[in-house]
Parts: sequence; structure tokens; C-alpha cells
Amino acid sequence: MLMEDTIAAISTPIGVGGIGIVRMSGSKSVEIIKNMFRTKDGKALECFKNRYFYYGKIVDSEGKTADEVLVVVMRAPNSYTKEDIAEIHCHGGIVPLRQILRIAIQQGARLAQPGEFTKRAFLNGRIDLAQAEGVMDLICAKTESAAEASIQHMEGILSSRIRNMRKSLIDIMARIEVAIDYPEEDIEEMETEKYIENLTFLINDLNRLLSTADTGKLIRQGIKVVIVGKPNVGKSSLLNALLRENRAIVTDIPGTTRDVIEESLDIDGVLVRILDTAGIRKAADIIEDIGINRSRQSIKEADLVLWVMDASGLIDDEDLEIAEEIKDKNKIIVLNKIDKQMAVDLKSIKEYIKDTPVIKTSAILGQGIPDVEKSIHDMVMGGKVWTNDEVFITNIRHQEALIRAGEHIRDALSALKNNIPLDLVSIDVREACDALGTITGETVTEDLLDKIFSEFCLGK
Ligand SMILES: Nc1nc2c(ncn2[C@@H]2O[C@H](COP(=O)(O)OP(=O)(O)OP(=O)(O)O)[C@@H](O)[C@H]2O)c(=O)[nH]1
Ligand SMILES: [Mg+2]
Repeated sequence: MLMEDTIAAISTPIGVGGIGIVRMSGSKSVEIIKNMFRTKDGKALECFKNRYFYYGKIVDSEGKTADEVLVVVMRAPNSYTKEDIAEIHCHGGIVPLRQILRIAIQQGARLAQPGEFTKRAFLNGRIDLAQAEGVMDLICAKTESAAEASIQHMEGILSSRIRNMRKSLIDIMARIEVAIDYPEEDIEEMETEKYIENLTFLINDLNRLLSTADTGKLIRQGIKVVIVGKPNVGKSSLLNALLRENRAIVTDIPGTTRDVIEESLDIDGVLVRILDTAGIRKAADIIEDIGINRSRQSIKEADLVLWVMDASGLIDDEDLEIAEEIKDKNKIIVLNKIDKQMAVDLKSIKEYIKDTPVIKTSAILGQGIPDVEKSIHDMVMGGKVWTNDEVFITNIRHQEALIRAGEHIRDALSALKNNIPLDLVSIDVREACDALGTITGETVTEDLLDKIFSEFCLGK
């Protein structure tokens, strides 16, 4: 991948839209745009003013019009990539977009690889790696809270926390190196106390940041909520009520749902992947049996179980079996069909449901559905209120780097406490420093960069 190349890509999604954008970045962008752009009366333009929109058309080498367009040029270094960028805003159909891209390539551009624009922004020093990943996370965010978390990363708030930690480590490393070069015992002893104090402060700060990773993961990937219960209690009706659409088949025949149905739901900024499953009982036929096995598999993978019971029915052995199956899971009990005569008595399962919230609903009337949502939300956030200035670790790569840095800091601390020679301590401090540097991209290998950016979308 040569940085000298001028790259081009379609930056808008493939589909039908009002407008679509072809973007170019590199030193030849302006020359290429001059060759393919004509004003309304067919003239080529000598000069494109910086950041001005020009109305005209794109023509191929035979002068044939590809589309009517608006063109804008953003010159280095004040652009996304810090290189000359030209954008062609055409009609958002796949044919004009592809044709314009083809003409740009004929004029000397090269097709960009996924994430190559952002990679250039990184390599040219406009953003660091965590910020680049923030851009991609924002594009892929499925809820507002996921978007908020990625904006924090994109704006460099995570990066500056990491950089501060790294600065302290570099500072300690420098002082250790001086101490190694000029060993004077009394100074060393005083200094050792100082190192221990600084490293302890750092490890606490690092642990605080790491503790946001669980919430961060939920924010980004969503939580898996599985609806389980006996047949006919209203599981599919509950799914439909939560989705506010008739997604799953509902009948009064027990054993209606055979396969697992998965849908996504945004509950107050929390992404929920919700699964409706086959009612658990002794199966009546082989298909139902397969379905019930799938229910059991889903329970294993669940972050949270919604255990639905018929409020007008009685607890029996099948319920006890389910209770046993989900006893180690986070769960919420949903007593459904409260529009009917209440009969259920939870006493016989009270050993299983200590501290389990019980929500009463009528799925067909929509009663209690907001309470179910609130209960899910509370379970996920653990009573935590979302604050805007908090940085969350949402990326597993960042989490792993922090864990590695933490291990090295802990090793350095225990070495210091055990009077192990300072040159060995300094190795651990340096490793911790390098681990943190992989988050912002200061100490990252070419291979890792390629891997990260190849997961980006085309045209970004
Ligand atoms: N009265 C009343 N009936 C309900 C309620 N919720 C569901 N039902 C009825 O109960 C029957 C079973 O509903 P489903 O949602 O298919 O039940 P299920 O748990 O998915 O059943 P399986 O897929 O067979 O395991 C249907 O006839 C629903 O209309 C409710 O809140 N009140
Ligand atoms: Mg069902």
C-alpha cells in the first residue's frame, strides 16, 4: 500500500439514495478532478478554490457525461487525511457512482482499500489509533449510548487518559535509568519509595479504566436476553409486545415456537439482542425436541433470562425443571396473563428466585411491558446512571492492552518491593509503556495496523 498513490472509493453506501459521494485522497486528486470535471457549458476549470462547491458534470475520456455533480476540493494539510482530497457528490445510484469511480481510476487514481482514508489520517498524524477506531465504532454504533462512547474515543478523551498514564511511566523509566547510571545508595532508597507510590497510583487509575470494560462491552455488543418458559405461557407474545410488532407466530397450541427467533431492541440506549425460544417440556415430536434443545443452548449463552410463567396457571414439575436449568443465571420472572384470574403461587420455587425481580404483564394488552424494559435496563446498568463525561473501554483490543500493562506494572511493583535490581524493574516499566502505546498506536506493528484498518468499511 503506497502512501504516494492517490486513492479513490465510493464513500456512501451501495444502494439508492439522493446523493452519493466518490472521494479521492492524495497528491494527484486535484489534477484528476480537473481532467474529469466540466462546467455547465462544457469548460474545464483551471483552478478550484479551496473548500468551494462547483456545479457541473463528470465526463469520461470521450467527453461523455457520467452525471451532474457538485465537486469540492480540500487541500492538504486541512483535510481528513492531511492530503489533498477531492469529493464528487453525484446522484446516489450505483451506476453513476461506479462510473465516476471508474473514470477517476482511468485518470490515475487507485482503488482504496477498506479503511485506507482513515489509515492515512492516522499515518499522517491527524488522529491516533484509538481515535481512528472511534470513527469506525461510531459508524457501526447501533444505539445512542454506543455512539456516545465512540464519540469520546473519536475526540481523543480515551487517548489523553492513556497518554497521561504513559507519560508517567516514561518519567519513572527516565528516573530509574538515571539511578542505574549514577548509583548512590541513599538516593536510591528514597527514590524507590517514590517509584512505588507513583506506580501504585497508576495501577489504580488503570484498574478504574478497566472496570468500565464490562459496561463498555454491553454498550457496544449488546446484551443477550433469552425468553424461556413452559409452552403456551406467552413467550412469543411477550417478544412481540417488546418489539411492538407481530414478529413471532402466536397460537393457543402449546409447542407453537420451534426455532429460536432473535431480534434487536434498543432499551433506553442499551442494545438488547432478544431471543424467543421453544417452550420447555417433554417434546411431542422430533422437531419440537430439536427446538427444545436449542432453547437449552440459548439459556447457556444468555446474559439474562426472562422466565415467563402463566399467572393463571399452577407451578408444576416442568417449572421446577426450568428453575433448575436457569438457577445460575441472571433472571427476571415475568408473570404473564394477569388479565385472567390469578392462580400462580411462587412459594414452591422461592429457593430458586431469591432477589429475582417479578414483573406482572399482560402481553396481549401491553400491560407491564414498560416495567419489563425498565427491569432489563436496571439489570444491565446495575443501577448505574449513564454520565456523559465517563470514558468506557468498548474495544477488546484496548482491554487486552490495559490488562498487559497492568501485569507489567504489578511485576515492577513487586520487584521494587523485593529489592530486585533496578534494570529489571525498568524492563517491566518499559513493557507496560509499550502495551499502553499500542492503544494510541505509538508502539504498534505494521501487521496489527493492517489488521485493524482492514476491518473498516470501504470509502472510510
Ligand atoms: N389472556 C391472555 N392470553 C395471552 C397472553 N399472552 C399470550 N396469551 C395467549 O396465550 C397463547 C400462547 O401464546 P404464545 O405467545 O404463543 O405462547 P408461547 O409461550 O410462545 O408458546 P410456545 O411457543 O408454544 O412455547 C396464545 O393464545 C396467546 O394469545 C396474555 O397476557 N393474556
Ligand atoms: Mg412461542
